Amino acid sequence: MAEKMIMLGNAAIARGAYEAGVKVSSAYPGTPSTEISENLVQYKEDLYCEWAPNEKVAVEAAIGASISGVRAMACMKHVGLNVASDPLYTVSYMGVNGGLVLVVADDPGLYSSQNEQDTRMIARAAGVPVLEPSDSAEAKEFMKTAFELSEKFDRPFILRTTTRLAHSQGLVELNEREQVPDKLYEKNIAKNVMMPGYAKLRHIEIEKRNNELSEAANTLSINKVEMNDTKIGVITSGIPYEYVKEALPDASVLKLGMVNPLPKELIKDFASKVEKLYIVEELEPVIEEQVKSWGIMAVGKEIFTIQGEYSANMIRKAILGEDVACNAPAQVPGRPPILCPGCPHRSVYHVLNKLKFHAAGDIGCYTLGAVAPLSVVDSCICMGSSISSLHGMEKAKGKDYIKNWVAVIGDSTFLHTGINSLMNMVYNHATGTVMILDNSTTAMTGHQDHAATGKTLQGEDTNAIDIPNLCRAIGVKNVVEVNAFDIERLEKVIKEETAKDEVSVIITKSPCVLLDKSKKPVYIAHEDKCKKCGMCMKPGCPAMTKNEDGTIRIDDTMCTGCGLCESLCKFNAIELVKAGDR
Ligand SMILES: Cc1ncc(C[n+]2csc(CCOP(=O)(O)OP(=O)(O)O)c2C)c(N)n1
Repeated sequence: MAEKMIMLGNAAIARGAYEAGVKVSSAYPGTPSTEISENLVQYKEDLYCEWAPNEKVAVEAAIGASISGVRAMACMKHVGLNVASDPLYTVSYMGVNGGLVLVVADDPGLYSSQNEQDTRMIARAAGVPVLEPSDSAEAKEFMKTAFELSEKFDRPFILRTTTRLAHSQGLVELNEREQVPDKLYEKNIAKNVMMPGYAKLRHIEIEKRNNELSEAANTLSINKVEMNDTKIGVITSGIPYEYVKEALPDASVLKLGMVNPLPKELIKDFASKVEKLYIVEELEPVIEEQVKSWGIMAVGKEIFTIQGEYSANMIRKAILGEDVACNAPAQVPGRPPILCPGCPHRSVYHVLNKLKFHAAGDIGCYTLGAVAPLSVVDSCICMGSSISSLHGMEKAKGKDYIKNWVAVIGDSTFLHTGINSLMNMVYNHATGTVMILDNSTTAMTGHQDHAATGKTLQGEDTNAIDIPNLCRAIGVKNVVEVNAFDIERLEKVIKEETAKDEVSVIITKSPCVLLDKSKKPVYIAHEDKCKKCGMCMKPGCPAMTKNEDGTIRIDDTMCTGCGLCESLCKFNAIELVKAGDR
């Protein structure tokens, strides 16, 4: 009997890739997709997987592997697909040799993202087919289906997931890895060299293939009709299918496993058999607009929101005006996001705040420098944008305007796309100051390695890109490295570098506090010496609280011994004690 396991959606996707015979996977971390690669690496005897510096590179690496004739994949979060959209639109014309699947994780409800975009819209625009599983078992199986269909129809495929699927667990049956022979590589410039003459012809070909695929979608087993009471019919897919089954157990359901292209005949047939048709899909009305454009009456976003995650209760309430039988919303206390105790970013922001500086921000743990009490970060758009937006400000308002501004960016984000923006500053006579907050990891997504950490996803030692030398190599003359906790020197360096009429890069070095899990010495506050000046509280360390009389207490279960509070106390009221001495 086949072994069964409870698996996270992302682990099931990795297992599906393994079973489908994938040979190459490239990815850039991004919640909620990161664990796919972290799980895939357990199969490294049979396949190669890597972290790429960004999603465009990851997709291009996967395309290269596909051209060479093996099954290949790239994984990313929804906004990663924007970064990779340049190759996406064109590989859609090219098609594949070995099967090619991009796994893209959307984030309805914005649990960890800067927007709520819907991958299905991009896939439609690019003419790329999309499969959407509803649970872990399907996630694994759909990976295999995606590779089969990719090769059969000569199309790259997207497997779309959402946070709820990626991060919930379900029962999965394990199967053997398919032994998929490599496809022969044959030079074919009309298919693989997308210059206008060839691309024009490929566009027509792709139209044809997509039409064939939509025809085939009418009979694909992953598009399933579950006929029940015909008063209410629901077309749905992905995680909302699970909600629909709970909310409306008696309704008839058309569950779409392929959400682009849609099975038009199947939908028409289903619609004709039910009295009232609803379309339940999170985010954009992608299915709804197409169905309505075919003249089919349906109710969708008139009663459902385009924002956030759905739930069984919300669906039942919208359709029947009543709650599901057991509606017990989780009672989870709200917790504002906050930098960890001992985070080196806090110390940098403390200095910037003291100097009354503004920062053009970026995406990473350090985005939290926007909120009180640090309140330094003024903007955050997308990865890499801090440096380029600071540059734009200078070009708009002149160099004096940005004298009390810096761009702040993490090491992983700098290598992702920040480097291009820095090149632009050097090239176009900018004078701004960029601070690279180098904590030696991609902390925000859970400590993934990157090109400057010296380790690969597969755990091998490798060249670590030298960030200071990289900056010098592209022409930055002022590159200064500072320990993030040396606040005196940091203040001096920030003042010096921002006063210059040249581009400067300040690299604040200190590893993410969570990388080293050993028990460290901690600080204690001596109440008798404390003058209640409040200086040590300014950076907002969560380990520090006030006693009723206004003196300070340090929670030794939280303190990591970073020493920022000690360096702010002028009265020697804060002292380092050895681990276990309290
Ligand atoms: C295009 C894109 N890809 C991935 C992500 C997910 N993500 C958010 S921040 C980040 C990198 C954080 O690492 P780093 O810049 O080193 O900062 P840290 O969190 O370590 O402070 C990643 C991968 C994203 N938001 N956008």
